[in-house]
Amino acid sequence: MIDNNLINFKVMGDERGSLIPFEEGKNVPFDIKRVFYIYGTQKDISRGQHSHYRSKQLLIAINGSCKVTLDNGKKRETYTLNKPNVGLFQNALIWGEMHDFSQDCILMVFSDSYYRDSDYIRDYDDFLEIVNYGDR
Ligand code: T46
Repeated sequence: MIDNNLINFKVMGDERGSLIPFEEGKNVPFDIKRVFYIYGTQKDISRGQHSHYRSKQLLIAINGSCKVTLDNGKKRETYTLNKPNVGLFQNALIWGEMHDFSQDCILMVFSDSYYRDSDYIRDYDDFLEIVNYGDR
């Protein structure tokens, strides 16, 4: 497992149903600057395929399921996300690919950064160079 990435969230609720609170710095391990979710991903489509220079993120399949492959430049690990109370932490400088989406998958993502295209490393060879030798 890459850096012990899975986080189990406490499910609150009662006879009416369930509720999961997310609080920055408490059960979310960073300050939350941005939340987005992706849904309606077509069959056989792979998303992500990039790393971030600085951003950290937490991914939760709040509905349906998908797989996420994380890669630190030395090893890869694939996780199945299929529970709304389990999140996958993706640190900066970790390559991520999201794939095998169920039709009903809603993948919610918390990020510690505002969206900036310049934070993305989209070329895998550049990523390997940066994690292994630094940003020369
Ligand atoms: C990740 C996976 C799960 C914005 O304008 N603001 C945003 O916050 C984001 C994330 C994207 N965009 C725009 C940029 C593109 O024009 O939305 C379009 C699709 O974004 P992207 O190609 O980055 O989508 P994915 O699904 O490949 O990746 C995104 C996140 O970028 C990524 O960090 O983990 O969702």
